[in-house]
Amino acid sequence: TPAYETATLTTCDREPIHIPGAIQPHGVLLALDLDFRIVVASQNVQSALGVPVEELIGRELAHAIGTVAAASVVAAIDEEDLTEPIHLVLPDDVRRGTLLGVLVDLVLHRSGERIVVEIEPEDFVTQRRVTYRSARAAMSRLTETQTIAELCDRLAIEVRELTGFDRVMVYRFDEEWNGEVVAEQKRDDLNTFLGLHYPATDIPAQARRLYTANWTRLIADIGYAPVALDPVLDPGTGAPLDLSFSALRSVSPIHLEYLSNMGVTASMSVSMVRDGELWGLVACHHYSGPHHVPHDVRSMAEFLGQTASQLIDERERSDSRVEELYLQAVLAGITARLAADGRPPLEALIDDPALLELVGADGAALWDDSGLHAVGDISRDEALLKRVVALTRRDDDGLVQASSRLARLAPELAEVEDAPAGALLVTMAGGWLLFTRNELVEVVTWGGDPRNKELALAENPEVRLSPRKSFEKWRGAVRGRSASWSAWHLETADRLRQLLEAKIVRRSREQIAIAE
Ligand code: BLA
Repeated sequence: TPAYETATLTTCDREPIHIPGAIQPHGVLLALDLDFRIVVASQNVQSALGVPVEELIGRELAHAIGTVAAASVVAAIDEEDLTEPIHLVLPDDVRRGTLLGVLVDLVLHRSGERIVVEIEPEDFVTQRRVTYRSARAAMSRLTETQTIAELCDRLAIEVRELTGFDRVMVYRFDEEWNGEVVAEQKRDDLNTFLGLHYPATDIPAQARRLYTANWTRLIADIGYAPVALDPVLDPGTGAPLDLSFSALRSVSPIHLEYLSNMGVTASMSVSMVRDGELWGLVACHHYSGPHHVPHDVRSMAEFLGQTASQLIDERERSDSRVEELYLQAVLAGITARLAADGRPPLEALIDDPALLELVGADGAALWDDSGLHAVGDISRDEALLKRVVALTRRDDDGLVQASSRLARLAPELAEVEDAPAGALLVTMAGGWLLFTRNELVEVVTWGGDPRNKELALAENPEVRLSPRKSFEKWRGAVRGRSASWSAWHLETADRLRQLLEAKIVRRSREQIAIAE
């Protein structure tokens, strides 16, 4: 393993982001025991509520937020199990009069043995009304989309319209947790991030885990000074309060540095989850100062993310049906041309103009009685190709086998000039058909240069990671990896195999008949 991989694991993935011991300053947090006594409070209660922390600890909630608001909290706790955060709707006079002197949102949730009360002022926001009608209209526009691309575009439009961020992206993970910006809505004067790829380390494992459970997060002001919780260790548990579901949770300083390197002044993201796995994020940036998004707007954004998430499966199925139909047409074309060609099927096949398109390959090689034939962007070194065949053919019985990581099977391949990164092998009675794909590096544009931090780490694994300073387009090396072969490419390859075998068998029967 390269040094940076171990280093990123020990530094990035280990930051306990759910227990930062602090919140963002645009609200106030109180944690109560089951008797509604305050156990932990954020230190800004003094300035926000006019009561010093020392005076609140051990006292009843009413002491901090007044008897009317406190009674509503108690009633809500009695009614709800609080496994999910709930937004407490208080009368406007209570929201305005007794709390921070402004309209506030009061959000409750449970964290272990504690009830967490978060109070966020909402009046510094341009009021955006979220209504049942607007939710239903947005939902039906999401539902009307046909493809994954349209769904993601629509989601970006809706979330930007709703939240007013300068840029809203849909960021989609691949099977190794690298990500790509697949949809974007932005201010006209900003340069686009569409199509940029980012490495898995940008959103480390514990963050992805948290985002699978808690679907929204807001950093209202990247330049904020964190407000400590007091006491930092909950006296009941001896551990910091778990803020996994807190709306005000102070975020990782490394991530704040990363965003500020990108020129971001406020950020929000909403999870897209499919089958319990993080599929992507709606990532929102603001570049023109703090951007506070009130609770009901965040909930609406989360609702849109959830709606879109539920549509992913169906859109993917429909996308693959379209792709499948297209490939069937390509295969039908090949079949017709082979039938009209007098030469042996394999010999005719290698000259077919649509052969590479059939499985999205860069090159193909074929062995039959007459030896090796190659087409497209592929090495002509027979020994190398045979090595690739042997590597791809891990299972003696599989007639169609593929790998997008040949260099993982044989690390020395990464050093070989024009060795393919991925291969799909079709084994037939009459010979072998090998499709190859080049390294992703040649086809993918990466955002920023992940090597900056990785090089720094390789030199000194103890160094604290500094997110990369440059976000210009950078064509990074994803050593030894090709785009992965999709199920329909494997399926199409198998149809081609059946077609060829039938032809080869028929032809040899004909030849036997002629000989007899
Ligand atoms: C979190 N990283 C995130 C988040 C995003 C990204 C969207 C979620 C938090 C948020 O809503 O802002 C990454 N943001 C991106 C990417 C784009 C974008 C890729 O806009 C592309 C356009 N990050 C690093 C390194 C580390 C790291 C090297 O680059 C670790 C050392 C950490 N990222 C990191 C952590 C979090 C994070 C710890 C969690 C932040 C939190 O929720 O506390």
